[in-house]
Amino acid sequence: MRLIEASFLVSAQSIQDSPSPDVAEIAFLGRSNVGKSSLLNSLTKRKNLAKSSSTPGKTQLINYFNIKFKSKEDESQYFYARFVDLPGFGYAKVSKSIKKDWHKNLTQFLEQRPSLQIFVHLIDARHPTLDIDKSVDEFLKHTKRGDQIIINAFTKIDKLKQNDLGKLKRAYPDGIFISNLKNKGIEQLETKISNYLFKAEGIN
Ligand SMILES: Nc1nc2c(ncn2[C@@H]2O[C@H](COP(=O)(O)OP(=O)(O)O)[C@@H](O)[C@H]2O)c(=O)[nH]1
Ligand SMILES: [Mg+2]
Repeated sequence: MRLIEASFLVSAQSIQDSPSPDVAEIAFLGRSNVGKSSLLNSLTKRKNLAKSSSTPGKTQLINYFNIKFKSKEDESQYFYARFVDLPGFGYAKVSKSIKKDWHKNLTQFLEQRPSLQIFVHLIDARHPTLDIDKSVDEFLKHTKRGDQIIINAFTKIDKLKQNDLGKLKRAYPDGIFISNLKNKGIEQLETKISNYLFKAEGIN
């Protein structure tokens, strides 16, 4: 399965004004500046699909993208999904009340959105054990339904020494190790996502 098309669908403030949950969805979440927009652009091979925001913390909306996959075996078969770009968390420059609102909207979304199948948790490869990421991981593991998986995607691996990257890979054998800069791990993530989503179809 190959991702062949992506287009922006709509932005929402919360689960209440989100589009109807009728397609399998993949949520991307991580701290501001972790490389989420860059990863979405890499995955969709679009330079500016998710605007790499110059003002971190400003993008407080849930952004939906329609994604189209094509079967490698049967070129006439297409499959559809949605990427969900969630607001970056842990950004210091916004007020406490805004943070509280985001938190409420975000947790409600993660707990209640029925179409969510995959959580891609982006973690800076240089700082894999920050408290904020640990609590996100605990939260996801706790709320995750049986039909959902969590993928830990470690970003900016080009900034690590080979030795440290080796250690990280051993510590997180199920992780995906990403560099948008060097185009590393992108295809692997795409494959992991499509294998999970379309496993029932038995199509590659
Ligand atoms: N070295 C390196 N920098 C990256 C990589 N991915 C993103 N960046 C940089 O990290 C910053 C934040 O990226 P962005 O995608 O906007 O992060 P977001 O806030 O999580 O959406 C930008 O300056 C990017 O150029 C990567 O793989 N390697
Ligand atoms: Mg961004």
